[in-house]
Amino acid sequence: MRKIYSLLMIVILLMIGCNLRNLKEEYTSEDKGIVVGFSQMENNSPWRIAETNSIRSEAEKRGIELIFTDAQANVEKQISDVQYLIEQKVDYIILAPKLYDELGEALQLSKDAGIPVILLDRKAKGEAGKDYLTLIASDFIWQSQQAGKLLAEATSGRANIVELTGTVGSSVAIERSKGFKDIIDQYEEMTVIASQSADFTRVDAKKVMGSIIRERGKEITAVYAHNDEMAIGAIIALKGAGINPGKDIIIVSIDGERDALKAIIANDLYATIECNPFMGAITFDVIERHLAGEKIEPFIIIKDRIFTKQNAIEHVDSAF
Ligand code: GZL
Repeated sequence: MRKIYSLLMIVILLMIGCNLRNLKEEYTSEDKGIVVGFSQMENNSPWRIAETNSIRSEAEKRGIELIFTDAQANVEKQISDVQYLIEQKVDYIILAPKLYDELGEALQLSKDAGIPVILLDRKAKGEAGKDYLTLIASDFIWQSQQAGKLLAEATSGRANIVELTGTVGSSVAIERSKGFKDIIDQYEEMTVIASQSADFTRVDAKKVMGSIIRERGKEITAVYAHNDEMAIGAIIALKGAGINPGKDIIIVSIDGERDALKAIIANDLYATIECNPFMGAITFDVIERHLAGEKIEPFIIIKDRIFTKQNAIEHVDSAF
């Protein structure tokens, strides 16, 4: 009799165990019922569009409802977009912050509302684990150090450089200047003779480069652009001034967009360092890990590659 009783208890305990596991599985599959807000700073360049599409397609693939807002490059609008997402009572906010200081307010609003924020591709003023869950981004210092090394290699350590910087006050522009400077400061004959923001856009870079050519013309032997859109704008301006990019002037940039790889193949651009925009899968993995109670690391670094004449053809068709 005692044996039958013990056997019965073992069977009951096993059944309870199975149900608990199913419950946990049901719970994690319940995260499909969550709503995620995505505050995108702007959607006006190949890089931004690729990032946005990566987030949107991953949410769709996982059956997670996404509320998307586009601040159209306006910082005040981005803060009100975050306020709107909070009012929609989303469970998570993905924030691609245009500027570092100003978007600290958006982190504070989300924190006050008890909504975890994942920072995407740029930093905003706040502390990981306190004001936001984590930052998912490339290593901009590494990227810009590679740009410096490639330019030093291509110019044998002698260059008068025009630096086209990204959006003033963005973490990415600050860090892409710092990493580049780390390297060229090692070379006595590598000098930045002009540095001006062209706000990461092709149109502004064409204008800015045009005016720098008028001021410094023949002195210029190299261009370092914080992104490919600006490098392409500079190439257009140089050609318009009868200057032969790739021959008279060596250009390096960052992002790895298709037009940049085409410019490398055409010998207009020397190299571009990838800034991988495809963050959808890793972002939703973080959300699902957090829902399952995992501790999330403060900074998740996206790994990037280097594109030069040697490998541009191999990658151009798959580039964004
Ligand atoms: C980098 C991202 C930058 C891209 C630019 O993570 O913030 O912003 O390099 C884009 O092309 O404008």
